[in-house]
Amino acid sequence: MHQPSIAHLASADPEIARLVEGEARRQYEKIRLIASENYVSTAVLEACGTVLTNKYSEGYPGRRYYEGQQFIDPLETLAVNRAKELFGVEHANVQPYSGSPANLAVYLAFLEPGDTVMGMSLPMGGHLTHGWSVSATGRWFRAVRYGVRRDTGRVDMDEVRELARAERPKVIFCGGTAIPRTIDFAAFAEIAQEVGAILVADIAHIAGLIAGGAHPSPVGHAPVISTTTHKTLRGPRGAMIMSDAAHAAAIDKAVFPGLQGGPHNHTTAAIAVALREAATQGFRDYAHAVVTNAAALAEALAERGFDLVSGGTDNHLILIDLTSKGIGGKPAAQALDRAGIELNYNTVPFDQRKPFDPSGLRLGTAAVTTRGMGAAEMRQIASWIDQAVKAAGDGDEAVLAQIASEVRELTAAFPMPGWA
Ligand code: DSN
Repeated sequence: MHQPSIAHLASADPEIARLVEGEARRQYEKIRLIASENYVSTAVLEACGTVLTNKYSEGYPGRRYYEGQQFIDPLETLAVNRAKELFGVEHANVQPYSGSPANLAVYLAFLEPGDTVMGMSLPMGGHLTHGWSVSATGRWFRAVRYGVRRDTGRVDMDEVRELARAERPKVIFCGGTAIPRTIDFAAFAEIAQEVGAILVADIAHIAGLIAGGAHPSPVGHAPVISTTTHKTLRGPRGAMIMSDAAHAAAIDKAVFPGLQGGPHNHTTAAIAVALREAATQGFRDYAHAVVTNAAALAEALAERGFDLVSGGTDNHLILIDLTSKGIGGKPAAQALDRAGIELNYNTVPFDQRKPFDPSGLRLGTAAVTTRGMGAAEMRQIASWIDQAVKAAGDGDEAVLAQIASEVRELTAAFPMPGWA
């Protein structure tokens, strides 16, 4: 059952309680490989469910537009100080509601509508808010986009340099949502400096790896850093913008009053708890284990003939190109879900298929590593993925059901925070 208990909810609103219990059981029984998801600790869950949700606190500590901030001010200050210490930054704003609002605040802080922004193209591994056409960031700003090299699957730094020199963007985003390799923050910084752009490192996917020392840090290269708090960082759904002192005032003004009203104080508390957890040796070990597990899973998948974009991974994320397997990403992902293995279909660079039915699968090891799984489980998962993808092609539901039952047996051996 859900842990902490939801007994009051069950009595007040059994319909919602049943759905919450169902989701908790689903998370317990599945192998969760969605690269942007994780399991938060019970302490983080408790912080999310506190009376802090009752309080308005527009403004910043010591400068609020509502009374009664005796506990909220020190709480937000703690979250800010923990972020500054963990990442080694001069300034942190912990109020953005999530990653997209955080990035919108960056636009508001440093660009005027119509200004040029440069980011990684979404189908190449970037994010919607890095200037993709359907996003407000691509409609209201002049976005230019870089991609990866066809031969290596890695970010094409020559293209980044040439594009930056030709287009003179005011802001350059690095980072994204489907990048399996280390981001070369120093190389991006050199280009940004040459063209007079502000480099923004969107570290949403890899924030936990950076905090745990398992990926190089952008600090010292990117004066502005945006991140969500709920992926590898293993906190609640939320976001932060970190920066050097020179960009601090513009960011704070953009988040509030520029874009948002009152911060979600229960989320701020949970972010503070997660940041404290991330400062421990246990979390450093976790971050390195996430990377080791991803490497083991990638190797086992490659041995089974799966084509991996860039040939492997340096971080928590693997991108499979299913073209050679003769099946699209969507039917494969749906079949894997029926087999108890949860991931998402994804475009791959230079994809010949449509975004709603692309050629790829995206996987990540943050959640399974939180459950305590290791190399042996990664090999087992690769074998199940192989069997399930074949079964999907053959329309063999019996094989998928058999895998789902084996998955339930495996997951029962690995405790899940949030479930007792
Ligand atoms: N939706 C997130 C992801 O899955 O990577 C990015 O915002």
